[in-house]
Formats: sequence, structure tokens, C-alpha cells
Amino acid sequence: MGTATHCPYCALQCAMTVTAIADGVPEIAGRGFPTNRGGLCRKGWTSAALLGHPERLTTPLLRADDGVLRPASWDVALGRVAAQLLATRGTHGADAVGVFGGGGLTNEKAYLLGKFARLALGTSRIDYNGRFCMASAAAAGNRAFGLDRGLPFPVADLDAAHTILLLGSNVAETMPPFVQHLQGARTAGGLIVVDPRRTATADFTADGAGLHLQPVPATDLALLLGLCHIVIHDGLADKAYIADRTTGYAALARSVAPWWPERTSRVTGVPVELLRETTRLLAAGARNGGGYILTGRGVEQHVDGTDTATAAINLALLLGLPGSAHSGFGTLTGQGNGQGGREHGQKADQLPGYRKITDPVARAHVARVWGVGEASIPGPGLPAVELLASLGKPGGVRTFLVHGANPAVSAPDSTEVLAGLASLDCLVVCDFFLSETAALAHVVLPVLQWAEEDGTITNLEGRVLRRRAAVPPPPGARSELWIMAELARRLGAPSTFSDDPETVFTELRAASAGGLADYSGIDYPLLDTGAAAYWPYPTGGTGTPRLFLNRFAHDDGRARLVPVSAAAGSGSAGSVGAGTSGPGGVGRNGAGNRDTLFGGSTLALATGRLLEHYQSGAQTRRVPALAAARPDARLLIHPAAAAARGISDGGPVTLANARGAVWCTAEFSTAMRLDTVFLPFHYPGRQSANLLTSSATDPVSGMPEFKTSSVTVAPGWLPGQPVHAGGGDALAGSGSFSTSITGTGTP
Ligand SMILES: Nc1nc2c(c(=O)[nH]1)N[C@H]1C(S)=C(S)[C@@H](COP(=O)(O)OP(=O)(O)OC[C@H]3O[C@@H](n4cnc5c(=O)[nH]c(N)nc54)[C@H](O)[C@@H]3O)O[C@H]1N2
Ligand SMILES: Nc1nc2c(c(=O)[nH]1)N[C@H]1C(S)=C(S)[C@@H](COP(=O)(O)OP(=O)(O)OC[C@H]3O[C@@H](n4cnc5c(=O)[nH]c(N)nc54)[C@H](O)[C@@H]3O)O[C@H]1N2
Ligand code: SF4
Ligand SMILES: [Mo]
Repeated sequence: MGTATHCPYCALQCAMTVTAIADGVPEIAGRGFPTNRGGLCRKGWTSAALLGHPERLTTPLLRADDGVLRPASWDVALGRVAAQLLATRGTHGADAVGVFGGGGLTNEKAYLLGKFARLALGTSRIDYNGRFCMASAAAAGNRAFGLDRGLPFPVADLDAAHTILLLGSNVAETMPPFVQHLQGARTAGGLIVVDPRRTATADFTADGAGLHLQPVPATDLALLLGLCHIVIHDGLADKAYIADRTTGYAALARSVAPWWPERTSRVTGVPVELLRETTRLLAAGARNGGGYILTGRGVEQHVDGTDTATAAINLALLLGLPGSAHSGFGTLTGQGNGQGGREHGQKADQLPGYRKITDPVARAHVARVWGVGEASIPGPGLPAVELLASLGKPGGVRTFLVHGANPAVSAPDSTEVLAGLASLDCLVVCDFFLSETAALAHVVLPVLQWAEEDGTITNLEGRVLRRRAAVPPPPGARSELWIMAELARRLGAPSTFSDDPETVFTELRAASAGGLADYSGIDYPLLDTGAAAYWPYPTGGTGTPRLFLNRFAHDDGRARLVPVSAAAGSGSAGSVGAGTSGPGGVGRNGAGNRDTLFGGSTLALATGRLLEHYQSGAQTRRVPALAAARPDARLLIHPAAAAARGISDGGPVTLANARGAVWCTAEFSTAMRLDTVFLPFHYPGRQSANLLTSSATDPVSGMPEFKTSSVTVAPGWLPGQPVHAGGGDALAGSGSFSTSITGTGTP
């Protein structure tokens, strides 16, 4: 008899059954569920290889004086951490302790981590890797609708749509079972994909199934302003809807007036006819079976990501899509619990229930649930990029706890991040593998995996799901809830810290009650019946599969049309962005500055994902079938761009800019624009894409500019600058810390 649970990876949270096998790898089977309908992708099918993996951490590790990580007992390891936390706090103040969470943590862990940081550590310095993921879309959704739930409708609603506009999302690789929900739009000829690459997803638009717009990277904002312009000027806007359900139309219309089609085309490189055909299809879809606009990281992970997502919402509002029964706007949440993980308090500015930490009413409510005085809840902290930039700096974080993230690989401008991690007084990492971040730690605490513990996850449609323990954990690993509870006890923290997931969920319900993301009516027995529990789900209520049908979440019930403008640099293709760092345009930027693209011989570097690997690769690079399929980083480059540089297909290639250099292998692809190359970010060391990305951030969301950097590309593996401030080329394995572990037995 197998156990019904959900996949460890992405936010589609495909349903699966895990069956324990005596002395063998558990069996995985797809399970019927509206999002995946029994389907799984290759990562899901092979996910059992993570359980019982030979590299699984099963004992705490402590860095000894000789720099080597050695096994230690839980009592010694936790004692060391507690002593360090007290020492840092005593000497440098509570904000010298920092916490970094993850969008893969269950709701219970994410909630308890936020509480642990505020009450047990007394620090404001907590943020998480979802800042790199959903922050721009969330900020835009909050601004326009007064609420951020990635998809305000069930995924299956898409099946009947006539038109779907997918902006910067490659679902064919990032959520393969999701692709079935695009079939209706493909049959109707209405799938429109916007991506500078002709991706597997863009290929679905072939043969009359729709359109592929292949813009200059980082020009989506201009593109969307241009589409709004056409909708208004060609009389395609839904005037009744705009009058009934929105505010701000006049200012919006003025703001898009300068974006006439020819200008938009000049900036984005998208032909005028394609722009017009896009708006025609969208308007027809809205009138007929239904139209949807969906965004992914391709448009959001930019310094203007919030404004770009806002422009996409404006386009949807002009067409009357959001909050209609058969149409809508949404963003595709990424990490397994990327939705729930952004609701319950691991964000710098947030308390549970999607409450603002600066709101006195919210603070009073949560303080009451926690049984503490309101004053003992610190104020807002720093968003992820700033938090990481503060590591080891005067006035910054000196002891850092990482739960469910691998920033050594996935944070932007990783040379700086690695230097920051290496300069800490103490780095404590909870993980089940020795990730690249864990390899730098002073203390590594081995935790349980997805199929070894109970909890809840909120999927990309805002539906709360049960994860269930299906196999016994290895002796030696402990639950993260237990670790927090145990540390809280050693620190003499106020309130209560339970290590029982259901008890923690019950507390989360109370803390979320009355908030935007209200879970108070949901409990484990309800979820165990298979009930479709979409939040908000207040006590005595029924849940909300479709939001906004009657009103948006702002006080007046109306959505906001928010005028946004493309930065000065979007004035012409060839000089995108507002880089201020001179010729070549690459440096360590301040907030808001973006690399100037295509100056001289440089190319635009786009980064993103492959089907076989997940994120930093800490998990999937350890799954034999996936590692064999994609063993190393390949740079996708157009054959003509390669030929101009003397680069051969399958040959070694160096990408470089002022921030760093990457060595990998070239792979020719006519799916690339001539001015753009693509590198996945799943690999560490010399292949790490984030050696090249900029830590410039969106001023509203704090999202870094992951998606476009300026690089030179040359044949061969050329010496780059040393990568690690501390000790030569740490990425090549010779850092100031040894990453080897000695001893394997439990102490
Ligand atoms: N296989 C796999 N699946 C995953 C993940 C994974 O790591 N691996 N991660 C999960 C997570 S956390 C997330 S956030 C999602 C992400 O899912 P997606 O958003 O689909 O993934 P990405 O590959 O990051 O980016 C999507 C596309 O953006 C394009 N792009 C780059 N620059 C631009 C631009 O300037 N404009 C436009 N319009 N497009 C651009 C890229 O070419 C890429 O094809 O995937 C989830 N699913
Ligand atoms: N260049 C570039 N960089 C990017 C992106 C991009 O498109 N381009 N995308 C960004 C995006 S969208 C995201 S979401 C981030 C993701 O960035 P990361 O934070 O690197 O994500 P993961 O690789 O999933 O790291 C999760 C780590 O936590 C561990 N883990 C998993 N579950 C648990 C748990 O329950 N508890 C604990 N303690 N550990 C756990 C895993 O083993 C792994 O080591 O990367 C961002 N970085
Ligand atoms: S699409 Fe996402 S949730 Fe589904 S099997 Fe693949 S990784 Fe897992
Ligand atoms: Mo993500």
C-alpha cells in the first residue's frame, strides 16, 4: 500500500503515490489530480532516488580547527549553535543574526522559521530564496488587485481557454504536466509565447497553434506598453469592465500613448503585424471561450520586473480578463511551496496570513496568538540581496542560519555572496545533502526529506495540500521543527515551539485568521478527505477556488490600473537598460541599474532552467538518471554568433564580464537570437551562471536582474579573475575551507 503525497520539487505539486520497498528504492507512481492528471515529469519519476541516497547527511557536522567538517552528536552541535547565537547577539546585537529560508519548506516550517527568527533570535534579519522567484509578481499583484495569489483560479480552468498569452515561461521544461492545460488554446490557434528563445514551449505554437514573439531580452515592459497602446487605440478595450471594476484608466491611457506600434517594434524587435495579431487574438479570446495572461520568471527577474508584471496586469485589465468566470490573469509560482512559503512570515516584511509586519493591527493579532508583547516582534528586515550583501560586513550579519536554500549557487553575483558566506563568524546550514552552501558551513544539521515527514504545501493555485510521511527517515536525521524547538528551548525563547506538524499547523491557522491568506478553516482531517482547500478559507467558510469574481481585494473592490514606464534605455534596441558603468556596461551595480546590453562585441546572457535539473541542482545533480542526462553546463548559442567568435559546437567556451568568468561547453542552437546566449543556472563552481549575473535589484520587489547580463563569449577556457575573495579559486575546489568530511559513523 503506497502513501498518497506530492512531488518534492515544483509548485505544480503533482500528486504521486510513494510505496516503500524493503531494502530498495521506493516506487513512485503518478496519481490522479486536477493539476497533473496522473502525469509526472522526469524529475518527479526519479525523485525517490533522493531517499536513501548514499550522500544523504545523517549526522550533524562541525567544522574543526583544521577546517574539516567532522561528525558530532546532536547535543554538541546544537549546544555549539546556541552558544554562538548567544555570543553574536550579546556582542553585536540581535540583528547580527540572520536567517535565510526557502520556498520549498512546508507551511509549518516556513511559519515556525519566521516565529523562531522573531521570538527566539529576536532578529529582524530574515528573508528567503522566494525573493529571487516570486517577489516581482507578488508586488505587482498586491498593487493591482490588493492580493497576491499566483493563480486566482484552478489550473484546470485554462483547459477551455481560447487564448493564453505566456510571458517568459517555459512550462514545457519547468512544469511538463501543465502543458496539457494549454491544449484548448492550441486547438483554437490562440497560444502566444513571448520568449527571446524558441523554447520547447514556443514550439507548441507552430502549425497554426498560435504565435511566438521573440523579443530582444529585457524589453518586455516596452512590449506590453505597446500591446496596451494597440488595445486602446484599436478599440479592443472592454469599456464596461474598465468602468465597473477598475480605477486609473485615464492616467494609464496617457502613459501608453507614446508606445505606438512602430516604436514598440523598434525597441523589441517584434514585427508590428505580430503585435497586432497578438492583441486581436487576446481580444477575440476574451469575447469567445476565454482568455488568460500568465507570467513566468522570464519577465519578472529583471530590475523592472514589478513594472513589467504590472504592465501585463494592465493589459489583462484593459481586456476585462481578471476576475471573470472564464478568463483571468495569473503568475506561475515556481518552488514547491512558493505560494505558502510567501504567506506565513519568512519574508523580511511579513507576519503570518500575508500580514504586514509594520501594520499595528497585524502585530497585535500575531502577538496575541504567540502570547508575547507586541514590542517583542521586531520590525521589517532586509530583502534577500541586501541581507546577503550584509554578511560579514560591519553592522551586518555575523551568524547566519540557512534552511532550504543554496544561495552559494543561486544568488546573483555569487563571487560576492561566496565571500560574504566565507567571512561569517558562523554559518549554520540545515540540509539533507552537503549543498555548496552547506560545504561552507561551520555547522551542518541533517534534516528530513519530503517523503519522510508530514506537513502541508500550498500549490501554484493557492490550494493547500498534504505531504505525508511515506518512508522512515534515516537514523540520525531530525525534523527541522524539532531543531527549531530544541534551539528555542536552549535560548530560553518565549511562546511555544512544537515539533509536531499538525500542532504547528493549528497555530498557523490561528495566526493567519483574518489575514489575506486566511487558513483558519483548514485542518489536517479536512485535507485528508481530499477536499479542495483554496485560501482564503476562514473558519466556517468553504474556501475560494476563484478569487475576484465579484470584487478585487482593495477596499473599494476595484483593481488598480497602475501607469508604469519603460526606463530611458528602452528607447532603442541595442542599448537596453540604464547601466551606468560605462563602455561595456558591466560592473557591480547599485539598485535599479542594469547591464547595458550588446555594447561592442558583448552578448545578452539569459539564464534559466532545463527539464532535468531543479534550481541549484543540489538535489537533481545527485539523481543518477538526471545527472547522466545533463552532466554539465551547456551554453546555447546561435551558430552564426559562434562562428563569428571562432567557437565550435561542443567546444570549450568562456563567458566573461567584470563580475566573473564561466567555463562550459558550447551547444549550437538556431532557437537562439543572434544577440543572445542561454545558460542554465543549475551548476556550481566554474559553470555557475551566477558568477556573471548582477545583484542590481528591482526597487519595489528586491528581485535581482537574473535574466539578462552582458557577457563576452570566447573559445577555450580562459583564465578568469579569482572567484573567491578568501582563497584563490575556491570554486575550483581550493577555497579557504576544505569541503571534505571525515568519518561516517554516528558519534
Ligand atoms: N525543470 C525545472 N523545473 C522547474 C524549476 C527548475 O529549476 N527546473 N524551478 C521551478 C521554479 S522555482 C521556478 S521559479 C519555475 C520557473 O519557470 P520558468 O519561468 O518557466 O523558467 P525559466 O527557465 O527561469 O525562465 C523562463 C523563460 O524565460 C526566458 N527569458 C529569459 N530572458 C527573458 C526576457 O527578457 N523576456 C522574456 N519574455 N523571456 C525571457 C528564458 O529563455 C526561459 O525560457 O520553474 C519551476 N520548475
Ligand atoms: N541565474 C539565475 N539564478 C536564479 C534563477 C534564475 O532563473 N537564474 N532563479 C531563481 C529562483 S526562481 C529560485 S526559486 C532560486 C532557488 O534557489 P535555491 O535556494 O538554490 O534552490 P534549491 O536548489 O531548491 O535549494 C534548496 C536547498 O535546500 C535543500 N532542501 C530542500 N528541502 C528542504 C527542507 O525542507 N529543509 C531544508 N533545510 N533544506 C531543504 C535542498 O537540498 C537544497 O540544497 O534560484 C534563483 N536563482
Ligand atoms: S512538474 Fe513539478 S511537481 Fe510535477 S513531477 Fe515535475 S517537478 Fe514534480
Ligand atoms: Mo523560483
